Amino acid sequence: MNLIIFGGFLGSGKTSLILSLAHFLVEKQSPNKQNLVIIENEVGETGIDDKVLKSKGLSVKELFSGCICCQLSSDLVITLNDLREKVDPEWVIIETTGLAYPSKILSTLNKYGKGIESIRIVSVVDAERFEELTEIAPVLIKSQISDGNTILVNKIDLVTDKQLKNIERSVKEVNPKATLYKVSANKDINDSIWKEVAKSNE
Ligand SMILES: Nc1nc2c(ncn2[C@@H]2O[C@H](COP(=O)(O)OP(=O)(O)O)[C@@H](O)[C@H]2O)c(=O)[nH]1
Ligand SMILES: [Mg+2]
Repeated sequence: MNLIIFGGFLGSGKTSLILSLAHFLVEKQSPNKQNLVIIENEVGETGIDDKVLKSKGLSVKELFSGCICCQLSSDLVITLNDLREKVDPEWVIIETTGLAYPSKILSTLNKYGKGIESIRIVSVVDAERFEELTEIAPVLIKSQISDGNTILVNKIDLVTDKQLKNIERSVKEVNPKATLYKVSANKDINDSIWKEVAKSNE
């Protein structure tokens, strides 16, 4: 099992981007839908998200929990271990709650997860609300950024070039190591981005 964990604040575009990645993986990497499972860990909007994902023929597992991160991580470990025994999919995409610290989930999975070949973290940054969110929740937003192997600065259609440059600079200050892409989930995401995200499996 190769895990791809999506972090990023509520409404940043995780579900939209996961759909795009799922299609890339199913259609271009492994043309067997059984090979991919999406785990929804989002607070509140789960119902809506699931409908969207399921209508596209993708299998979705739901994790119903409050949003205490460690609680979610242990549920996640149980779900993943169960999944491995029953389905053993090649890919598992996990949408974390907008309030999650992906690094906490990562350390729990590293400790208790079984049969995991790779774990990648994709951090989604909401370009439209970047300034506002870094003021309201600076610790959370910075952690979500610094936890990412790949950072997708999303909703670039809603900001000016100048704003985008500032966001890019701030994001790179927090996490200079991650690969950064500027995207708009409303439009097609370039395959090369998803290739990079999935490359640990090649
Ligand atoms: N304009 C614009 N809207 C977007 C973009 N990405 C997502 N959205 C919208 O933002 C809202 C939240 O997106 P969603 O994928 O559900 O975010 P999530 O809460 O992180 O899963 C939805 O109404 C999306 O249609 C984008 O790149 N541009
Ligand atoms: Mg979502």
